[in-house]
Amino acid sequence: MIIKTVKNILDANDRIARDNRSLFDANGVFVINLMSSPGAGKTTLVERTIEALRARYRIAVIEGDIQDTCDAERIARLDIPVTQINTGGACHIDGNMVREALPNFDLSGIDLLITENVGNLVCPAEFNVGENCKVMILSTPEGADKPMKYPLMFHESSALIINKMDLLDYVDFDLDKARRDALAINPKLAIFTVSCKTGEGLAPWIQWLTGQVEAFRKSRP
Ligand SMILES: Nc1nc2c(ncn2[C@@H]2O[C@H](COP(=O)(O)OP(=O)(O)OP(=O)(O)O)[C@@H](O)[C@H]2O)c(=O)[nH]1
Ligand SMILES: [Mg+2]
Ligand SMILES: [Zn+2]
Repeated sequence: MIIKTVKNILDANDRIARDNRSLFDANGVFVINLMSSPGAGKTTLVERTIEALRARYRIAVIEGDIQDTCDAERIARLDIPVTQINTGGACHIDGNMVREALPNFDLSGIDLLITENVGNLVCPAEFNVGENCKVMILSTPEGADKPMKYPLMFHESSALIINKMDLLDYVDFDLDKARRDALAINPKLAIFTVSCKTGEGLAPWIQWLTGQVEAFRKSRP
C-alpha cells in the first residue's frame, strides 16, 4: 500500500514536470536541476556559472531551501532574477513547487534557468521539475564512497562536478575511485573536477553547459 502511494506521488509529479517542460520549451528556456549534499558548493557554482555566462545568456535562478533566503540573496546581489522556494520541511523541490514559482519570471526573457535543489543526496533525484538535465556536485570532504552509497543521483545526473579540489591534499578523497564508481553507475556521466573557490577546472564545465544549451536551441523549430 505504501509503495503504491509513493508511486502515485511520483506519477503526479511527472505530469506536472511535463507541463513545466512544455512551458520551458515554448519559451526556449534550458533548465538545470542542480543537486548535492548540503554545503557541497551549489550556490557557489551558480555564482561562478553566472559570472562566466551572463554575457552570453539571460540567466535566472530558483533557490530551493527548507527555510531562509540567504542563497537567493547571494544571487540577487548579482542582479539576476531569482525566486526562493521554502519547502517548509520537505527535503527536495518538486514539479509543483517550481510551477508555483514560474509566475515570478518572464520566461520569454530567460535562456538558462538554474534550479538549486535542497541540500540532500537522496530524494531530489526522484523528483523531476521539468529540467533538461540534472547536474550534481560531490565535494572532496564528503568522501569517495558516495557514488556506491547514494547511486540514484549519480544514475540520474548528466554531469558530476567534483568540487573543492583545492582541499584534495587535506582530505582523504580517492579521486580515481569516485570517478570509477560514478561511471560504473552511469557510463554517460560527464565528470568535471573543479574548485569553485580558485576557479580551477571551471572552463570545461562552462564549455559543456554551453554545448548543452546550444544543442537545445538548435533542436527547437
Ligand atoms: N575550499 C572550498 N570551499 C568551497 C568551494 N566551493 C564552495 N566552498 C565553500 O563551501 C561552503 C558551502 O558552499 P555553498 O555554495 O553555500 O554550498 P551549497 O551546496 O549551496 O549549500 P546548501 O545550499 O546549504 O546545501 C561555503 O563556505 C563555500 O564558500 C571550493 O571549491 N573550495
Ligand atoms: Mg546553496
Ligand atoms: Zn525529499
